[in-house]
Amino acid sequence: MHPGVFVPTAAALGPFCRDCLSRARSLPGLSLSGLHRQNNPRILITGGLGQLGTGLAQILRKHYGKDNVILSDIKKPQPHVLESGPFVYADVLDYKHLRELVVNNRITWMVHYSALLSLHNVLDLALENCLRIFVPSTIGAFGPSSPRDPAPDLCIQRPRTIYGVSKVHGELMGEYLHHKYGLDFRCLRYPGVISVNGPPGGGTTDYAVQIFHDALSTGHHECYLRPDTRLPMMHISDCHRATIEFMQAPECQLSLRTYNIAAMSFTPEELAQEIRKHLPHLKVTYNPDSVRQNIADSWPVRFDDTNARRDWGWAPIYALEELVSDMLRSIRQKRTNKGLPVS
Ligand code: AKB
Repeated sequence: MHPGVFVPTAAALGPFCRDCLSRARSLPGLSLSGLHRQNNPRILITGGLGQLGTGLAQILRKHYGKDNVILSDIKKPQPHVLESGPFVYADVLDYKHLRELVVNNRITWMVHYSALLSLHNVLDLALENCLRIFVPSTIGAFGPSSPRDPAPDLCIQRPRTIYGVSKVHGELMGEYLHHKYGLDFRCLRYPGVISVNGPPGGGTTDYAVQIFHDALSTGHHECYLRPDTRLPMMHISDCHRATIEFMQAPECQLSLRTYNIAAMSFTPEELAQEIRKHLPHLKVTYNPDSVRQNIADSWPVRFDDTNARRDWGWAPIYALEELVSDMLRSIRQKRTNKGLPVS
């Protein structure tokens, strides 16, 4: 076997079920209804303590019951996360431990929010246990040779970042296992996700989170992108809802396994203008960082998500106005809770 070439393990490739191409149906002891209780899934979220996991778990628990959604990570969760529902330690690089979690907790869906390194483990496990598996991708999966305005689902993808290359790898690996072995693999390309969950990370779209914290603290934001850099963005609630609606969609509705989803595209200057409707004194200066500017200039300006809207009814709720109002309200609340001044 070539090192680094992913070949599903024998266990994963066991006997095949002709009907839904999944193998697990023929695994002893697993009844059809038990396996495909897509109406009452048992869900494991890996990398659950990042920007997206806890919020998604909250919504999924409303749908499927608190104990049917298990958050996992390798970090210690905050007390409020522990109180909100089941949490387990899970190192997704530890295949045996992950398999134990999936089997002992009768998992049928997996939402893989951990880093790439563990992708082959979870794909193997999903194949072995006939899981419906969700892996996020990004606008970063496109490069300068992709059509940028708008970027369609199917086109050239030659990203110039290792982040983008690893995401394209994830898309193609999942789709390969779907076409070859019937794996119920699902992937959404997220735009920049805007939320108050945790401090802004080092991403290329994170200025669009930082600017709100600056607007409500110093009143001055220094942007590392040019004022006219247009990028696709989305409010986290739309991102969560899209992920859940996509996971709930019957397989027969899906003409693709990887979909763009869009809500809005804006520039730093347009975002600043919208915030100034609430905070007229917001000062924004521009000091473009060449690395992140080059990345942004290689990414889509707008996303074409026609297929997601047609196949499984995707439609965003938050536009720029609602996003700005909600972010200012949420950060004001957080600052008040921390006893910080609020402007
Ligand atoms: C980034 O901003 O770099 C990421 C992304 C859009 O994938 N959040």
